Amino acid sequence: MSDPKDNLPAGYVPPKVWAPKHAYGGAFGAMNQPTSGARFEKDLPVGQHPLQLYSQGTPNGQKVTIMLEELLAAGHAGAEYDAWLVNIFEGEQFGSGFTQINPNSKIPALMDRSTDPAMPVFESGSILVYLAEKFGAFLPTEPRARTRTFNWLMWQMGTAPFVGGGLGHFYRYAPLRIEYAIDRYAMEVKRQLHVLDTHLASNEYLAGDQYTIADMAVWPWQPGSLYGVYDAHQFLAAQDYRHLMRWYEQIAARPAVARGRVVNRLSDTPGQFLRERHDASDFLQLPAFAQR
Ligand SMILES: N[C@@H](CCC(=O)N[C@@H](CS)C(=O)NCC(=O)O)C(=O)O
Repeated sequence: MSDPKDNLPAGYVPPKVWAPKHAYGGAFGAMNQPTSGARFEKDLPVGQHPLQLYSQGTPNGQKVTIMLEELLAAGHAGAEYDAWLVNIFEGEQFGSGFTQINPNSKIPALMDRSTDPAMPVFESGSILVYLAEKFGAFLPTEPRARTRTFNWLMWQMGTAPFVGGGLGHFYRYAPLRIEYAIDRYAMEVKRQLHVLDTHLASNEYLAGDQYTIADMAVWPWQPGSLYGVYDAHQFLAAQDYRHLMRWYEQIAARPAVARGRVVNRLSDTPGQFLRERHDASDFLQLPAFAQR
């Protein structure tokens, strides 16, 4: 059988053994290396609250700050937290203090200092489950609802790299426009949007009739990241997925979500986002919250 690649114009011919190149540039070009571990010594700051979050308000970061704000809104005072900015565009995720919590050098990372010894938690899905179990909230105990929550939480964790590392990278960040890559990931992300739209046509929330950590995990990504960081909502006609948009708007209207989504974010527009959050009153610095 002939190889379909034989009919394509000649492109990149991989060498026998791959070696890194440093010439690509782009938002992450100089930062990506094929090794893990700390690149420089830097301790992390520690605030006064039991939970110390080291993060940036990307979709993965927003999941955790939304959960923490929901816990506080539900009256779990032990969920008070300091949210420190780890600027991934400046390479701060490669400092020694951060890699001690997360050897994978990705935000978000959480240190629970209310336990002895303190408990490092990384991977946004793991952080959501850890907090849900610690406070007994937003993760149903009834086995079927609990399994439905995990189904959608794991779906999110498995599909996000196609949205972020795939479409987001090639549509927004890559230093060169590659039609094949953009088309491949646009197709996949639209398929994911359709999965959600179909499910939400007959379910109020992802796990059924309860708002859970699965909703908090998916919301910043689908279609949040398309409206936010990747600016790809029009390209993907995200507005057309009307059941998904109904769910998206419903969750966006929650006050805790409005707070959680602005934490640890950088912006050129003053008053739009909070770079760090150390106290509930910090939100009052932002006009949108001061007027409420
Ligand atoms: N599976 C991880 C993914 C985390 C992740 O990819 N974080 C990105 C920001 S959204 C990051 O820290 N990127 C920095 C880098 O790649 O160096 C999770 O859900 O926590």
